[in-house]
Amino acid sequence: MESGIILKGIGGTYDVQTESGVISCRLRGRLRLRDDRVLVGDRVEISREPNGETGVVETILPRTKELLRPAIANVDQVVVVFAVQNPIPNFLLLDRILVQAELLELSCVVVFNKGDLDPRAASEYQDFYEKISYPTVITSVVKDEGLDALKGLLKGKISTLAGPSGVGKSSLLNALDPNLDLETGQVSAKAQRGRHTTRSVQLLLLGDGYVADTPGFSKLSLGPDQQRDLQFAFPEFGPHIDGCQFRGCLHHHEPRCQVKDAVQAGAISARRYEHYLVLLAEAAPKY
Ligand SMILES: Nc1nc2c(ncn2[C@@H]2O[C@H](COP(=O)(O)OP(=O)(O)O)[C@@H](O)[C@H]2O)c(=O)[nH]1
Ligand SMILES: [Mg+2]
Ligand SMILES: [Zn+2]
Repeated sequence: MESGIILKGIGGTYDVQTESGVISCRLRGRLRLRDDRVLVGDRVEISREPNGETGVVETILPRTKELLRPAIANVDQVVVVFAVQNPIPNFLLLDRILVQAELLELSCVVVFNKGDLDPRAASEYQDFYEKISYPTVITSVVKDEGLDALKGLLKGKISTLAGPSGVGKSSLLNALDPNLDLETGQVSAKAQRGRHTTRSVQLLLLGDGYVADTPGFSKLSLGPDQQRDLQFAFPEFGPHIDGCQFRGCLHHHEPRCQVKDAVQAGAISARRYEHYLVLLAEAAPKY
């Protein structure tokens, strides 16, 4: 048996990346009966058909994770891509994506692309997110900067990209592997909808890692059961949470709150705290 990872699946045929290349496989009959379908990202064991070229997926190994949008198994991390300029970053959206990822217990990497357009802002943004503990890289596709650092962060992992359109996600992937030849440039909203409905997710092998080609996340919002969990999605709150006077303090209207004290003292950024309050309100139960 050979082991591999599912890159894509169309009409019952699955491309499996193995040590000896990509093998086109069908599923062993009993796997077709399972209701938890085979997902892109699944680690599998395959055997070869008598022709020696195509294969059969015999076993699906246990999943560490399962994402719904995009539907991928075994995702290790979310690579959150924003542009330094054009478009300027929407930090509420950025923090929202980080929070979604934290709640799913996925690690995050932050990328500020188009660093060429404003290097000073780029390094300010980088410092901000590094301080919160997120590995952050500045990249420029046009100046060929930061691409090795990004490649290093993808190494050995399954990553999914997140971030608004136009920030250069496809350009970055092309720069990491020119063979990909992904479409870049402004795509109209209509064309994008059309494409999303017809294409299914696939993993791209980039150097030593895998990246999903379909960006996810930005549309997800918080549910009412996540109000209490939200504070744990802000890593910089961690050292302060235990010091609040009230058990179950949500760090909003409660007195003697160490998180609010830390905001006052500048140890927690006022902007991050503001975004915490926005998301807390969204997650509040509606009576
Ligand atoms: N100045 C500059 N422009 C870039 C850079 N990366 C991408 N772009 C441009 O930004 C636009 C959007 O890129 P694209 O890859 O389609 O973004 P996506 O929607 O996130 O996939 C294209 O016109 C790219 O040429 C960069 O590093 N610097
Ligand atoms: Mg794109
Ligand atoms: Zn508190």
